[in-house]
Amino acid sequence: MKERKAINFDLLTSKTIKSKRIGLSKNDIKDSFLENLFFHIGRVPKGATIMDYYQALAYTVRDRVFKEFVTTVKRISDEDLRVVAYLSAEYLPGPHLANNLLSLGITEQTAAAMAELGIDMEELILQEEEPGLGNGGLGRLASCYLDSMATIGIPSIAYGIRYEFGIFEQHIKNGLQEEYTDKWLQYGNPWEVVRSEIGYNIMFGGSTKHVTDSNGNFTVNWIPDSKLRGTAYDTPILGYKGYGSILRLWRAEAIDTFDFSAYNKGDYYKAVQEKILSENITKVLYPNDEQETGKELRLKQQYFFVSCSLQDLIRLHLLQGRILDTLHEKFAIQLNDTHPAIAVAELMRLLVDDYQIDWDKSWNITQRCFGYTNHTLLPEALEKWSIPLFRRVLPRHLEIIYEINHRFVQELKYQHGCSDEQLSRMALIDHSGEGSIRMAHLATVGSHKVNGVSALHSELLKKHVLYDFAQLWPDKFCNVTNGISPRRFIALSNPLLTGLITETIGSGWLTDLKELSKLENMAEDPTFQNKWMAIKQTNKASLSDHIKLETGISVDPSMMFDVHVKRIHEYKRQHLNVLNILHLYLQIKKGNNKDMIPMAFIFAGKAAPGYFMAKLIIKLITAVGDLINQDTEVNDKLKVIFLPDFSVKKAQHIYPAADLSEQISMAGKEASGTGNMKLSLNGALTIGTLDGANVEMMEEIGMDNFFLFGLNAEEVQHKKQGNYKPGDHYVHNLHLREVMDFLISGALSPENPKLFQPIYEQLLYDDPYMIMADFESYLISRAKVYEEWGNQSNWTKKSIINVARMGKFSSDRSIQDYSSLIWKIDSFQNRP
Ligand code: 26Q
Repeated sequence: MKERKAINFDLLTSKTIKSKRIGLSKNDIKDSFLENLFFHIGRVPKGATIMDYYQALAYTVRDRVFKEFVTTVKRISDEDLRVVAYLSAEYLPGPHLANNLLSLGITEQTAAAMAELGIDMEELILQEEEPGLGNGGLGRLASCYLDSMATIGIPSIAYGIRYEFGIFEQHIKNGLQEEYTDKWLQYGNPWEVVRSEIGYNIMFGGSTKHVTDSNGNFTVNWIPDSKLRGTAYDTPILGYKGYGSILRLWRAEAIDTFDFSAYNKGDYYKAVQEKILSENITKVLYPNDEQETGKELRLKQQYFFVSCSLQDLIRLHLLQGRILDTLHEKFAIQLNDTHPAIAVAELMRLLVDDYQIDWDKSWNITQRCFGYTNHTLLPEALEKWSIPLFRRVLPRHLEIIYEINHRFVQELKYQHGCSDEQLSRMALIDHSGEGSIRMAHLATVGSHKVNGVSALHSELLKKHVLYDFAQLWPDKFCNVTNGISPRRFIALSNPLLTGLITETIGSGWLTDLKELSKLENMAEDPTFQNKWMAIKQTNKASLSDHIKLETGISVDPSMMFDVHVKRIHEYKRQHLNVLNILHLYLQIKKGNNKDMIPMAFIFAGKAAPGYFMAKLIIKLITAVGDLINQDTEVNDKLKVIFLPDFSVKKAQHIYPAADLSEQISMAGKEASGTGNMKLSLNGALTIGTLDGANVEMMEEIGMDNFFLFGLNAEEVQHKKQGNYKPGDHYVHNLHLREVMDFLISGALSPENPKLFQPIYEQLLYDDPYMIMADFESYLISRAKVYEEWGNQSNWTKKSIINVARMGKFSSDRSIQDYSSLIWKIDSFQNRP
């Protein structure tokens, strides 16, 4: 092959390109924008739509982001640096435009450039459809981590799936959730670049053949019954005034558009069918809590993206002129939950079958490459794949998993003297029923580090779900408490508060969140408090306008904004909140409302489409809303809002306006939570249980500035093992009895009086999430909230202290923890 001469990289930063394409002044931005509008979009201003303008601006910004990305890649390559490969089936980046403007530091000049052209930049920002490529916390966490890796300068590449339809759009009709497809790509996606030449073949099904080749080497051939191709779509990610990274998402395509044999026989439609079937793999994101439906496609999705990603890493590794023996020295591959855990078997397959590296060496490389992050303790959420299904889809991987399991069991038996009981608890295979593969065990055995996502969660992981493994390999386990991006969740979402903070303590806090502690001195300063309160008020007024627009309901911004936004799930206990609202309602109706604080309860979140109870909880919230919002005897004291279609974009609107943050999951269930951090960083006080990261937040913020209630994880465990009778609480607590009686009275749903019976009966007779047990404690804690709210200066002081003590919860800190504990990678910042 003819050697290609490399282009001199310095040309990129040469004066010509710089001024024409990537300059950051107002005039350069304006010129680029017009150029993109004419030559990229093919429009003259007269015929251009607002969407054309948005796209032209997006391309203008993307050019500048790419410059940083290319510069970073060059450095990684030149200095031969170790790189993090983050494998996640979900990402929720939120809209890119405003974030990239912020990262480049060109928000003002761009707004000015647009204004000179008579365009309102804010309006353009609103045009962007966000990529809803995740369900909730886990996907958003992945995106916060990309932001932080690029900000700090941890060399990274993130891999995932380019779902054509992301998380469903939620509409509320008659108080019920309805799901609509999310068409985020319908107007194109200016942020991505398709890399048609970067693609890999992916095989499914068929059988394996064990053969000895002419040299006497034993090998396995996998003869698949179908193949497809994964093509890379790259979105550049820019850190805050920092470095570049890439989000590489795979799209499934047919290898050949036409099956020519079928075509030649004239069966055109059969020929097209293959293309359609192949493309199905990356069609749609599965909602969580959908364990049963569509299982096969979900497994195929996971394998598809993992195989593409590992093949890509191997290509990149070899491209640098290295050998595979050193793969683990150059890549730290992080598994975001078990969704990509099949990577352990796939890397073994690639090394052993495709590259003929012997098993032991391959296993050593594999274990040293992977780290596994667990995000859940819920037994029903731990991934398992049925063996018959697995054999059908990935026959070679089943053999490899059996082999890993066999060797592991031997080791347990002969080196560690484990009992049969221990062996069956720890094995990768669960033999009950038709048999299944325990993906968390595969990930744990195949990784050198396993971490939980908050201190409590990591402890519980060692105590319960992965107990035997933690006994066996105590050093394998560690904790990395989750964090959030201060750029996305305060700088972008809450510009007014950001302005006040920066004016007071300088701008260093945006990359070193601990600097927020300097605000403590100001907590009791009346002038500062007034400014702080005024900003909250403005944010509340703005949310109020938004609520009016979306729901038609007026909310007085002087009310306390009590915010409960997250996925709808029984363990998160939105219905505990509702029981309290009903309690307040009944008190008002009885005339006990003299000192009552006017409150707006704001809910948002999606329920998995097949999760009956979660959907019924949404109906309950909206039914209570209908009852209260229209009742003039009540509605100057109470409002209940359900904001439909929660997303990153909506969240950015809600967090800055919250006074009180509801973090009321049953202790031991929420692995970490990150909404808790986002609300607190925006000055909300928290009412919460000792669950997930709440525990550490309270440690930082101090008990006096946090409204704690409820059983702790140990007490929950203890009660569960004992003889828990939820009905006892009904009998002994008058308020609870009144509320429960009202719930079943039919008053909330006269057209269908038994509508809420499933909730009522579950609480009274089963109550798996201990709502009845925690109700009284919740009310007592709420009484403290009301008392503190009565003294606004005191409340504001606590709000300032909350923000000042949030330094620990930056995703920058989390990434530093991953880097030092797991990845052993230095940031650019720490390198000469
Ligand atoms: C599994 C099988 C089939 C289909 C879907 C799924 C699936 C998809 C997504 C299961 C779970 C998820 C997402 C889980 C998640 O978001 N967990 C949250 O992760 C956050 C980040 O660590 C934590 O803060 C939350 O506590 C945790 O609930």
